[in-house]
Amino acid sequence: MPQKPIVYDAPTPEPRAITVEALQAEILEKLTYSIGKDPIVARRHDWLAATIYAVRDRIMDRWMESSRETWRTSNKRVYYLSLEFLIGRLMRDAMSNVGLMEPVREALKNLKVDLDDLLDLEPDAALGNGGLGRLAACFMESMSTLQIPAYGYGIRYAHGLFRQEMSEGWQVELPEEWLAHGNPWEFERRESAYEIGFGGHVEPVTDPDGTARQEWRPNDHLMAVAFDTPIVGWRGARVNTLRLWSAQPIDPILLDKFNSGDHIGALEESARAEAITRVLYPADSTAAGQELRLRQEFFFSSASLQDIVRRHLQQYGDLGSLPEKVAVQLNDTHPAISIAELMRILVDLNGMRWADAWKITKGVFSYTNHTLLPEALESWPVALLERLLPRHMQIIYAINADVLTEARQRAKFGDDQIARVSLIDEHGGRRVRMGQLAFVGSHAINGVSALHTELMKQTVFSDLHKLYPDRIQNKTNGITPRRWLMQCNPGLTRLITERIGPGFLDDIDKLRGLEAHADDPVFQEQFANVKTANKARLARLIKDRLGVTVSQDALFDVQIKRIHEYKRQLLNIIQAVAAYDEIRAHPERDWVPRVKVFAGKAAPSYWNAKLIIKLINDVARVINNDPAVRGLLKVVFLPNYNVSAAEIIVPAADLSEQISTAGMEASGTGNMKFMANGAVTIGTMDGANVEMHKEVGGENIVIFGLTTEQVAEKRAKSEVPSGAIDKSPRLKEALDSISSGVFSPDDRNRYRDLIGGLYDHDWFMVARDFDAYAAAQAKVDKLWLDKPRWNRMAILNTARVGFFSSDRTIRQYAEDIWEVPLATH
Ligand code: GPQ
Repeated sequence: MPQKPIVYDAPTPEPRAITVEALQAEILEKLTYSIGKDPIVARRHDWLAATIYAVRDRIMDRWMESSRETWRTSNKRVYYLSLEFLIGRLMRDAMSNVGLMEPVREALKNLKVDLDDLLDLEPDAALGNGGLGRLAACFMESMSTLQIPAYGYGIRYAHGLFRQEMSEGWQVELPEEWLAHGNPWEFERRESAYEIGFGGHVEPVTDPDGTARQEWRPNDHLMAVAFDTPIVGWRGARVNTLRLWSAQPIDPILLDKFNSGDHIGALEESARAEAITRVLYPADSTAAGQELRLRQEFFFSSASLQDIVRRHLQQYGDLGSLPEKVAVQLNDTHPAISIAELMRILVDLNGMRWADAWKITKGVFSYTNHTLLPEALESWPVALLERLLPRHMQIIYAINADVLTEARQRAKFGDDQIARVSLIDEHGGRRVRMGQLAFVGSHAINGVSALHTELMKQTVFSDLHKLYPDRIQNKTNGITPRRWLMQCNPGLTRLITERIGPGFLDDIDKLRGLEAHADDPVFQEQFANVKTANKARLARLIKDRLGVTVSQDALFDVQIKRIHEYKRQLLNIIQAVAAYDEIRAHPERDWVPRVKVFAGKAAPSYWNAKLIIKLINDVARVINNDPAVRGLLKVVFLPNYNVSAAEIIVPAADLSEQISTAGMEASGTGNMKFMANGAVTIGTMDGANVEMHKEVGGENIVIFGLTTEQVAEKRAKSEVPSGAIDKSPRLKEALDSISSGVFSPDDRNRYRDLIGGLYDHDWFMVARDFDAYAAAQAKVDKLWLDKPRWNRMAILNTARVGFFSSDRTIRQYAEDIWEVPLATH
């Protein structure tokens, strides 16, 4: 029987008045009674924790009311399952969304504490690698803003993405320690703990009533314990929960071992359990492939599903209504094992008929694909799955049998097509394809930009798309304008408010109102002044971190993202070398002073990516110290790129580099952040750039390079790439200087193979796009020199960014995939 919570309609207390005096008292109270520190001796971390506790208190009532409301109304809940949540810092986000920024600043000032100091001190929660994890974080904020009852489910990694340091220009990875000072945002929920099993065997059993079923008897057990973080929507519209699971042993210590003198062995089980949630895998768009990763995936999938089913049964008492009341979004295939786990829960644990369970499962799940890169498509050896999750492997075989029968009988698929849609890849050792599993177990599958979705239909999922033609949909990514405009760029937010009023804060499409001011010289100047102030701040940071002086009047040309060959940081740095050669050859020309800013992490095992970082640093050292350049070109690599760094760099960019090989970047979301902050994009027709081009207009973006079709054609023809190099003396000169060791006198052969690859295969079309890129950069210089023209472009980028708000994206998921009602205002 459903057990409703006893009091689910408790009256919400009247919101406390926001006054500086009250907040000051609350912060002091927290410092004294929760932290236990006298203000006289309190350190900055104590003040930070006290302030977070005070802010947290101010959102607690809304949090509880949000959850109570869902119980009361029986509204459908959305569950976002993601192995990554790249949330960054939370304090400014929370304060700004509930209007506490300025009063807290004043309150702290009265206590002789500087709010900005505290904001800087908060650790950056890097529980993700890049775009996929940051998207999950933006979605959480938008779901709260749009008042959708939603939970994020993921892993509470003890160590997030590694800290990047530089040692003579090489990346060095150090452990990240976001929990070192505790985490005042989280609530440990020891009562929400679930047992997770691994290994063992499956046994056929017969129930007393005569029904036969399979029972999994794992031989390895541990606990998943919930840690909850509140996620506040804009104007506190709703507060949702991010629930992260931490692995703990069932027995913290094996006492018999300890007593027999084996003091280390006594802790072995504990160490083995905790290993599961110890570290985030640092691989971006590459399948990690190790057993521990599969354990992580099952661990959080199983805990989340147990939690979802428990909550549903508590409220509704019956699992038949799951698809009406529950939508589970799989963020890539990392949680795809959830499909088999829900089938096991329904069939094995609740005695449901297979066909009914399968219908429910498809009704509940939907899956987002984030890449077409073959190396990122997850597959697990059958033997590994059989050992770790024997019952799930049986279920996967049974699902596969149904799908293949349907393909053969209804769709009349032949052997080749059958092999392509099969959940089991038979090439080499047998493996389970998680993309196929996620696809067949979901009612909707989406790509993350229009182009990417089209390519999904034509490539990885072409046969499954033929079998199930109604399932693939597009949901172009978005970013939250709260963090990526209002919070990170208060100067611009103020200026826009002065011009067109505050309406855009609640309705981002109102930024269109700026179009009418795009040619106003006064507004242009104000807009440019905000940019210059942001650049001055970045220039100070560059000076502090790297000792390099850059002028705030130079064009700030920025490429910040994970280092990946397809993202083509190499193309950018080769162009910098070519520009360096030109400046020295033609000192008399009217050069536009530029600062090329790079930042980003490389996966620790990705050699070429690490070498590209080293190359950027080598080139930077030579160019920045060459008097012949006269400061016209500077190259900087800012170490340890993360969300907090992006919040400073993005508002200071004039030019946004989005130059991936066409067809390879599923969407990109950095591109949207720059657009919001009035940077002009130089980019290829790839990912969401295509839609940016459409929204902002061809005259306000600089597009260059081969198209997806042209790239595919050249690859198919195995065209000799060296032709492009022979035809371009500037490219040749730049490549020669790099590969002959001009930038690496200490190791002249360092870049020989990297550059050799461009002659050999040039898979990423660096050589073949070079001339078009260099010409596009020359066009950028010309546009920059025409100040009114440039300012107009910049303003129109901000004015037309509305489509790229994650509120729009989430509305589309809600309407087309989750079928949850949206609150109307
Ligand atoms: N993305 Cl598969 C990641 O950040 N990590 C991954 O493991 C995979 C994809 C990115 C993708 O490269 C970008 O183009 C997208 O904008 C982003 O996901 C969000 O969809």
